[in-house]
Amino acid sequence: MADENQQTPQAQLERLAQTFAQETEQVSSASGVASLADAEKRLAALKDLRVKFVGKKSELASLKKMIGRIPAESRSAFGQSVQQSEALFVRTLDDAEQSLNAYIQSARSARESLDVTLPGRRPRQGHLHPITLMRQRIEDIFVSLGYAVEDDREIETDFYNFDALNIPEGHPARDPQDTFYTTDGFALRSQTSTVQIHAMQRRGAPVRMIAPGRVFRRDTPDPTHNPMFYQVEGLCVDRGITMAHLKGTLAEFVHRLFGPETRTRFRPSYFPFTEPSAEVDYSCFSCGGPGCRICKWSGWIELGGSGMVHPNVLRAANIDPEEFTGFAFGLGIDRTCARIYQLDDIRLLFENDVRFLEQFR
Ligand code: FA5
Repeated sequence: MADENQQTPQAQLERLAQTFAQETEQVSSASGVASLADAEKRLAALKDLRVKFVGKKSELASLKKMIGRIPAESRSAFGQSVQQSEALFVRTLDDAEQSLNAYIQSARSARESLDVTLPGRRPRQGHLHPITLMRQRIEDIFVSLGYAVEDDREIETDFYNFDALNIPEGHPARDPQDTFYTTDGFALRSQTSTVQIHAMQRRGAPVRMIAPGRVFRRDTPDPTHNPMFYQVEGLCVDRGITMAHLKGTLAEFVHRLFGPETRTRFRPSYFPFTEPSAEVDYSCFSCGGPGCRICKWSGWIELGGSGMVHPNVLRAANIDPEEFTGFAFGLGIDRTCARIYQLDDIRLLFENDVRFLEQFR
């Protein structure tokens, strides 16, 4: 085959036209395009072909420069051929580019179009924490018995956490309720009994209220203890209130929470702010008495502490103990919740493991 340099310009132009036809065929037809990515690839290749065939440094550009050196008799014919080839190249490239761009545009809008008939993605529904569910059940029962729900502060002074509850400085009852102190001498409340005082100061007597909320103690975490846990305080002060009202109220409460067959028992106990005081147990909601794993084979489950409000506590809240008497009780929500959901360890409630928590709705 003759070397390119030895070809006549006319032959060189013809060969160039052939090469152009071959090379553009692969990229120019939008009908053979397989995908958006393929079209974009072809469009990039087309740009290269434009540089190669009609660019300033293309073979066609050198042939154009040769026109002046062609013998006069064939110059005009050669010049026309060059112009025609150039027009053909440009038209072919323009057409190909246009149809590829059209393909790309329609493929992009198809990809971005929204099918409004498709079902939407449902947001994952949240749910309440088991402690909150438990608190709400307790609140519902007491509200239906005519109690108000009090929400009060978690940071307290020593007066409300201890002194007003008949626990003066140096009293041994401060020890099991040791709590966390701020540098300014405030204490994180160690029991919801603090709300008794606030409620009596605010509302005077008679008063009937419950106060659910968080409390804090210097307790080492174990299956039945956390340094932060929830209690519900109950307080009823009026003329002629007796221990019988306390027993009747808590019996009604456990009937509504665990079922009408549930029994209560009161064991003598000691709290500085009640006199007399009692621990309250209820018969196991699972076995009803003979003993099972839930009640640790005793037939009874501890509900909390209770008693008749100590006259000193009424006095601290400016209520005359000669005129008014009252009862109070305090229940642990976490432990009750753990029993109901049959958890061996109350710490599970605060590990924030959604897979665990979402079982209790
Ligand atoms: C009290 O806190 C008294 N204020 C209850 C009371 C109120 C008595 C009114 C008389 C009148 P006690 O320390 O026993 O009592 O706690 C009550 C309940 O809180 C317990 O029965 C238990 O369910 C729960 N509790 C106590 N400590 C923890 C702890 N570290 N973690 C989880 N629950 C606890």
